[in-house]
Amino acid sequence: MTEKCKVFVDLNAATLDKSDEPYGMIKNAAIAVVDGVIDWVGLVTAVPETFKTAPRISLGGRLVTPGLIDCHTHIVHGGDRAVEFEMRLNGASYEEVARAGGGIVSTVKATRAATEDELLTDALRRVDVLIAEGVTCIEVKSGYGLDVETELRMLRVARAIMANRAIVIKTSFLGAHATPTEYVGRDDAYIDEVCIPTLRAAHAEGLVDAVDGFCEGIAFQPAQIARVFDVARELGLPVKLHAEQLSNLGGAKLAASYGATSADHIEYLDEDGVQAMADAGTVAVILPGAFYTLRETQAPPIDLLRKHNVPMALATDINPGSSPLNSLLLTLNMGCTLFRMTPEEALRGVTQHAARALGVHDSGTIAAGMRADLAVWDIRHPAELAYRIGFNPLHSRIFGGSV
Ligand code: DI6
Ligand code: FE
Repeated sequence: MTEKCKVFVDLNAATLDKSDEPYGMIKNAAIAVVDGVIDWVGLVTAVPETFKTAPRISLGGRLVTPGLIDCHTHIVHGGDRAVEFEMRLNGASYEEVARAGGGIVSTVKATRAATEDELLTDALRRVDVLIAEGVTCIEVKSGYGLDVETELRMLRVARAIMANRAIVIKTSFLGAHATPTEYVGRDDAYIDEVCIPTLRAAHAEGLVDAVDGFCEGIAFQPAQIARVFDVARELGLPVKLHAEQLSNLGGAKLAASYGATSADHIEYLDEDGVQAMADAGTVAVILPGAFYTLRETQAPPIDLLRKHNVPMALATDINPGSSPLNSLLLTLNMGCTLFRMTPEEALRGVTQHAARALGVHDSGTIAAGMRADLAVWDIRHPAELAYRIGFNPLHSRIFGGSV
């Protein structure tokens, strides 16, 4: 037994692991940790002999879940879009704002003008709010640079978050987010001359964990996304896609054909697309923040996802335009209240299934071999996490086994 052994006791563990118990609950549990990794979890009366002399840390009878995972964010970006928020309140639709040169491209202008330090300082303020909610892993996309230099800067900032905070960051290249103004009307040229070369450069610098795209009428067509995904496949990178957010272009089906780890938004997904995701093991990432902000009326097909056993994740989609939502706990409540997900589905959506949406295999449940990234809550039942609105019951956060 190394000196870095410790056993957390006096706790109830919502493990979210495979189990007949709702939430994979183990009451009166203990969690043995060795060098920041969970070595054993079970009843405190059954702690293995090898841990008999390890230091014991009481969690005061509290409820413990895996650290929360926000698997879809645009948390690195310059500026804000409060004025467009006002425009929409005066009747302009999200697509009208986009076609009027607002939307994503207006954030591009602010991001291109921001330094790496400015982008990092702004991002850390948003990261700290998530950390305070028990989040231990965040996915961060590029996509507001849309030129080589700024896309690389965004991804370097995403990586720099890990040097400044106790958090795991997974990056996604989103060069296929929008066509920048200098390429307006020349989408294909942008894909060939900027997006794909930038992906190669970012990959060469070790900045890319996955490749994403925005498949939509106001963004890129499936054939254009496929060209980016072909390069991702050549580079050995997993893919994911913003799909069927405002219409059905068959984006989720395209993503599933590339074995995508996730298809995200999917309000307009049909059963054909759900079946393709089920066959490919693609996770459905549900983003109530954009649905709510855009006052969308078409809810994602939760019943079809359940029918075909497609795992559902939930995420904030933190971005300055369609989802300025900086709370993963509120996202849980929105997933239940707006889309009728159950509190257990919602909690699995920000732990077990969120990890799967990122292709992460060492987080998301409390089980042997998983990182000892845990959230300790002052709640009596896990459903309280989705039930309350604007209330944060986090008692403490354990990252890599350290409180
Ligand atoms: N879909 C969205 O809702 C966001 N990006 C995307 O692909 C919008 C991002 C923004 O409005 O800045
Ligand atoms: Fe998004």
